[in-house]
Amino acid sequence: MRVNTNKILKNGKSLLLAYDQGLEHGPRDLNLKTVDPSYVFDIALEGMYNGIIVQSGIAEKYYHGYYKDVPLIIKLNGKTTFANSPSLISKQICSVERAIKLGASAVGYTVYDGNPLEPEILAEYGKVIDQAHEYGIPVIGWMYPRGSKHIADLDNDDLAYAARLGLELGSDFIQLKYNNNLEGFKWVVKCAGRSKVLVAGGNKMDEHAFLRRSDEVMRTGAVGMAVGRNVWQHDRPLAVTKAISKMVHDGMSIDDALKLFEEECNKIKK
Ligand code: FBP
Repeated sequence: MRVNTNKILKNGKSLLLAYDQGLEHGPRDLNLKTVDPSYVFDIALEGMYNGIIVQSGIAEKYYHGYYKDVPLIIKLNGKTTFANSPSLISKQICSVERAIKLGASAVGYTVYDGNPLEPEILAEYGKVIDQAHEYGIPVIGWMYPRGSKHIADLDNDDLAYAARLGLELGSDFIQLKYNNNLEGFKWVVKCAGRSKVLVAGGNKMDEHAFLRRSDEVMRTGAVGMAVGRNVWQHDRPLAVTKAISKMVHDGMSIDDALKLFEEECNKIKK
């Protein structure tokens, strides 16, 4: 069956909102506002995101009514920080079938490349891709080199290898961390071939730094970003969204995006 990536793309580009940190990091990322998934679904809806990424439980309880206007992406595996071990495997906790029943337009899976348990991870990821593609559902691989002292999250060669691995395994999209190396990352994107590269947001940073980083990301050849904390932890999430969205979808320059961000903040203040 043909894999339909168009549901989470607009003219070949994509801006996704990630909200699976409650499982991956625990409530330390959340406050009284952001602990409520409806708050983040509202941002996704009003910000016209090309998809919202959540775990199945959040989808089951909150993905109803007008939130269904936002394409749903379900993470199929996940692990907590309770055990605090870098070599932990992130096992599948939701089936492709269940994700589809919940309304998923795409599914996601984190691969910790270089982890001692890599053979098991790759076998499970391979099955996920096989099953999802049977239904024509695209797969986003979170390809994170991690779990061995010889590899590093942000090393350019390791990122390039992770991107290539994502392609070799059949990922439709590859989610990577950005290492602030514009030229190096262009090679990483090349290694991903026809798998489309998305970049994660990372820890919350100053919004100007984040917008500058987003501008750089869009010059590497990535098709977009899957961001979380830098949007929903911000006290003006829709202003940040508008600025990144214009850069991702309309190629807006960084200077114009910074201006737009300020204008949006002023509008909200009035
Ligand atoms: P952020 O933009 O908040 O970094 O979210 C992107 C993401 O990939 C999430 O989907 C995931 O929960 C998180 O980052 C994982 O980050 P890490 O593995 O570094 O804890």
